[in-house]
Amino acid sequence: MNGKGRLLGAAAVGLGALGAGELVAAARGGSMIDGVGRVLADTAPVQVVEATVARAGEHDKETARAGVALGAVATSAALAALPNRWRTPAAALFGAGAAATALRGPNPSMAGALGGLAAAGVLRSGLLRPPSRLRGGLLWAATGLGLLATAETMIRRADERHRELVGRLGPRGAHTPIPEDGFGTEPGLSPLITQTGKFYVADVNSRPPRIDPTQWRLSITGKVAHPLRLSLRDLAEQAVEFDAVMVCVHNIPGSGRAGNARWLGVPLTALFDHAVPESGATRLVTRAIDGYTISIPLEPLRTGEWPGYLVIGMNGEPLPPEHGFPARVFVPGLYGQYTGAKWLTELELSDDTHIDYWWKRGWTREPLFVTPQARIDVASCGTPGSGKHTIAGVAWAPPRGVSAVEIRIDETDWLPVELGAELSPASWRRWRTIIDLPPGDHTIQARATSRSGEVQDPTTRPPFPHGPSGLHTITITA
Ligand SMILES: Nc1nc2c(c(=O)[nH]1)N[C@H]1C(S)=C(S)[C@@H](COP(=O)(O)O)O[C@H]1N2
Ligand SMILES: [Mo]
Repeated sequence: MNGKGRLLGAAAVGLGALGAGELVAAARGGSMIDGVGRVLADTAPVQVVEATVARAGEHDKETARAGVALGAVATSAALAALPNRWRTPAAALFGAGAAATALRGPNPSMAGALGGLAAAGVLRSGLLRPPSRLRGGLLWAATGLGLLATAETMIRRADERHRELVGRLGPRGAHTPIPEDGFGTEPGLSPLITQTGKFYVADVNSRPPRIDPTQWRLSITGKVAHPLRLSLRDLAEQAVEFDAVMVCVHNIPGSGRAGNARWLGVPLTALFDHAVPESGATRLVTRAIDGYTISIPLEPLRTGEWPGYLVIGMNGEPLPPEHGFPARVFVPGLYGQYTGAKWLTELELSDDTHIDYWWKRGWTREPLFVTPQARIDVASCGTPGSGKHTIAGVAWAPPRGVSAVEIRIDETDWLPVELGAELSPASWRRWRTIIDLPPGDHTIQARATSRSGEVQDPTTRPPFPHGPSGLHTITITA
């Protein structure tokens, strides 16, 4: 076989090793691929993370998984270029490295480690006698793909079983009707409440962790007079419903990393009343099972200036696994990555010494606030030929609320639009207007103003490191 054939043969071995490792990990309830993906997310330079989020958009998780698979195949091809006697030690080193990474990470995984060792074993035997014919190579590749598909099915089944358990045992909201805002249903316009299945998901994991609600307890520890250990049932007894928009710091104007939901949660002030923070406590550290931590200044939470909640339900249902089951902290008005962790294990009242996940990665230590933002959802021609166009969308400025939305045609004057009734100040608000447009191409821009008088900043700025700004701009042809 020629050089190219050998390279492809080694790549096929890589696929076989990946499949074997993933199957071993899946059989133990984990995923080797997701483990490696998480290590990449934790260690990649912030510029690489930002570029990936910007390019992959809401497919970041699939992109990470495909990247890991490609990496495995490329590694195998590279190892095959080594002299024969170096292949065994190289494969062993690779396996030991993979296992150590899986065990050392913030979310240590025995399943991932065993998967890494299995993959290394398969890689070694495959590379010592690499497939020398097309048929051999195809067999390796097909087996690898088959093992990967089997592993994926096992992981999805386990996720499904977990989802059922969550649905059965998790707390539910009151299912009171959502008030109308006067706009009815406008085709294409976001609903007042985002359906849970359409709510954006953003975190550093490929898949949500599975937490058993019967075993789970939330610890409230650190500088408190009365440390607490609370079950989901304890929390459900004190929970209230509230409507609020959650926005990812990566939501550049016009994108979909924002959603409005009816949340079920315990006001943090009630928890502080029970636990009683001591005088040295300055921050609330939220810690999660995935190793993610984010801390929030305590004073504004205690006074209620920042209205924070320990959230256990969403849109009338238990908090779904991808949105943080069993519990998360949410402070409307703070961007998602500063608002508190999903999949909580512990709330620690601490002094200023704690170093947060994102701070370590180059983001600001202090929380970034969601700035007023208007999104254009609809730009349609009402009656063809009339020149009349409906422009509509949503706007937010949590927690104080939106006082005005305006649009601008071809960068001329700002024109006010009609606002729908507000579900709550922390929620997004719908807006709509009908405009006349002469034939041709036109740009439409929208901006929001908050109740505290902050006008949406028109300067285009990327999310890192102080949060995004700019105007949602679209072009329509009349
Ligand atoms: N444990 C944990 N909590 C987390 C994150 C995470 O990676 N791990 N990501 C944060 C970010 S960046 C955002 S935008 C929100 C997203 O919440 P959602 O997926 O429910 O929309 O969760 C936050 N909480
Ligand atoms: Mo985010």
